[in-house]
Amino acid sequence: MDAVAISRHEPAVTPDTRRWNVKSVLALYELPFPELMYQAQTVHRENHDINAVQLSSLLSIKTGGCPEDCSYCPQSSRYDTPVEKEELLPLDEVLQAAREAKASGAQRFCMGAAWRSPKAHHIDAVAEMVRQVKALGLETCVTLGMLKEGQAEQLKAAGLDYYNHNLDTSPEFYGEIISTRTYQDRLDTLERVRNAGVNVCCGGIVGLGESRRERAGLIVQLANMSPYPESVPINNLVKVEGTPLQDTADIDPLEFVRTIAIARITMPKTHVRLSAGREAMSDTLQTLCFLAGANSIFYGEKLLTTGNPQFVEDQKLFDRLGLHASQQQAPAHHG
Ligand code: SAM
Ligand code: DTB
Ligand code: SF4
Repeated sequence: MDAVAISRHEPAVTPDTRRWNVKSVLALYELPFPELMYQAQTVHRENHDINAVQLSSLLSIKTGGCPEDCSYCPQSSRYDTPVEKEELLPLDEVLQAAREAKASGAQRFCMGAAWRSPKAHHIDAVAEMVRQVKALGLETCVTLGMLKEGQAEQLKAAGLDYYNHNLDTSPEFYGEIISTRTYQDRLDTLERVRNAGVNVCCGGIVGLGESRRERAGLIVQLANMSPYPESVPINNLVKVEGTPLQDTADIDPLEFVRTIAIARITMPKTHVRLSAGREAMSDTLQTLCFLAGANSIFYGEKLLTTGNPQFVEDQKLFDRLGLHASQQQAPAHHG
């Protein structure tokens, strides 16, 4: 079984053997930890500079008041959380934040909006932000909710490099978490992004109360996309007061590391991003995630509305580990 698992990073001849299924991903979860880490590190080394980490900074350009009911999210208007509703930020504030992110060493600037789906005038405004952030010499990413026909093309024309839209969890568990948009809605948006020639950033959240089988189900969905996403954020739930998931039990940290390792094995060339939840992690746990094949982080003192490690803390950790920021490359699709 081990040999089968490790051979999956090379495209196989027939589509059937190339696809992952819950059984084959669960088999990875069930490997002894040292064996799993060895496989993940082998794949990582074959496909990446193992000492390099890609740095993305986040800015919430439109905070709160979202009509969706994602039960982890402090920005949903359905829950009484510390987040207040705000309007779309003006362009100059966005550019100021982008300049600061670049000065701190970020390579990519990701702008997030708490919309179900953007309206035409929203896309016009965000396209201008993308154009000007790109002109600063940063890679650009946005996450704006569900896209309609033509919107991804408009963003692409403005210079958008990545669109983030997560599947969040497995199709089976999804209905426990969100009722206001379907799994298929998400797949449709991802297809629009892919067809417009924009790189796909798509991952999920663990620690929602899902089972291991459901975590495997998420990985199967991501890894079987053809091609799989260029960036895969793995978020650990940030429990925000007032959300339905505020009292969810923590996931075993080693199960989180296993999930990173399995994302690495099943999607060899992707950037696996150690995403939300780092503030609550020890340096040692983050180190295990890097050893398991994570090679990207959200870099900056805030995620969208919640905290993230201070720049100086990340710089200290990178120095202790001998890690460096990866070279910025012109984004290219892998096969
Ligand atoms: N509103 C847009 C959407 O949902 O498509 C874009 C922004 S939304 C906040 C982006 C992603 O952040 C979600 O899909 C989810 O994976 C992640 N996220 C949101 N709240 C989180 C939390 N409390 N903990 C961990 N991840 C979270
Ligand atoms: C992703 O997968 N995680 C980021 C980004 N994509 C947009 C968002 C994390 C949000 C955590 C909760 C908050 O700060 O509001
Ligand atoms: Fe809205 Fe996105 Fe939060 Fe869901 S995750 S409630 S769509 S901002």
